[in-house]
Amino acid sequence: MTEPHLSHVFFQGNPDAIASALGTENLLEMFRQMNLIRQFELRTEIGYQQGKIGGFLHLYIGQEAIQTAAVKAIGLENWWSTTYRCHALALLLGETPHSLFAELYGRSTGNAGGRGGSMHLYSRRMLGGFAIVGGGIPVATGAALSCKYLEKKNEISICFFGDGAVGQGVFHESLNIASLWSLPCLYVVENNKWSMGTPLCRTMTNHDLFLEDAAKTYDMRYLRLDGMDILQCYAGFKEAYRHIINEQRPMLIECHTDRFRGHSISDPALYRMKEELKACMERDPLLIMKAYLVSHNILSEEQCSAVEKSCREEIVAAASAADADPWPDIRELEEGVYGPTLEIS
Ligand SMILES: Cc1ncc(C[n+]2csc(CCOP(=O)(O)OP(=O)(O)O)c2C)c(N)n1
Repeated sequence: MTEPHLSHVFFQGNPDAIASALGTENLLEMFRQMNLIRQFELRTEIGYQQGKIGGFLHLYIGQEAIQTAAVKAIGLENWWSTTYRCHALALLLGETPHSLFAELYGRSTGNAGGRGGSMHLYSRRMLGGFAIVGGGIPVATGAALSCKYLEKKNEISICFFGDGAVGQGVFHESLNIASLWSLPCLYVVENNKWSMGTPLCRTMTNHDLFLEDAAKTYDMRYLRLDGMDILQCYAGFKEAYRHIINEQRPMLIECHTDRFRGHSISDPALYRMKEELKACMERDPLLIMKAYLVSHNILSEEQCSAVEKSCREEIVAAASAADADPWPDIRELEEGVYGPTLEIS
């Protein structure tokens, strides 16, 4: 099937001005974070093939620039939520690779005590990992309402979801109420053009302009970002944060991106043309950032490779440590679960 076409009129800042506002330390941190996420995801594929991970596994490979830029631009001390493709956000919000691997491996030391697995990661400021498509949108809207109600004027709620969620009533109801009540909520559509094996043109009417029109309908500002370019994403999220805080209004961002793997690990993505996927992968966000850093003498090729190597080593060590962790105790099976108590001996 051919890739759905989308226009490429993006919000555009001057890359050198964006990089200089960020400063070398932040640029290096973001490059490392993207590499850490990539290595984490690559390692989970191995863990799955080894039978160490049960249940679903959805990878963020190809989309790393978006959440890395958003967390850097907006800051941890806000309310964050995302979909089942949630490993990256948990890492960015400070969860350790060890606790996330332990969760994926079902160990008691895991991020959710080994009970949630890949789709249900949390953090102090991360409301989920939502497995229900669109499930995070009203929750994030509620978090924005709490910011307003408690008069936390520097806090906002940020909600990531896929293009497959925007045909749902909950998307429209949430944007409508957020606009009516002037809630500080940032809705971020990570438009990777596919909902499982269904292309965008079969899920979204007038898909090129649908989200821009939705923002107009709900009277909120809209930005379209190149989700493969971390500098442009950073500038877009910074602008969104400024707007939401200053105006106390919700906002909608659409990031055009690509997932380089199937929908989940069990999807070989045979519905995509090899040549088109290859063309997408030429715009790998890690390669785009690396090219910028090298061409501006911020890092050499060798230093970039050293970052990748050190991230790989950190991830391999975390995965091995998690693999040696204890399983949850059977006597705790019912903790945190609603329902009648079972007798377990
Ligand atoms: C309400 C609901 N309907 C259907 C599903 C099954 N489902 C899981 S992921 C998915 C596709 C979602 O695609 P998209 O929102 O574009 O996000 P992406 O996976 O591309 O990041 C579907 C239909 C679900 N989890 N929840």
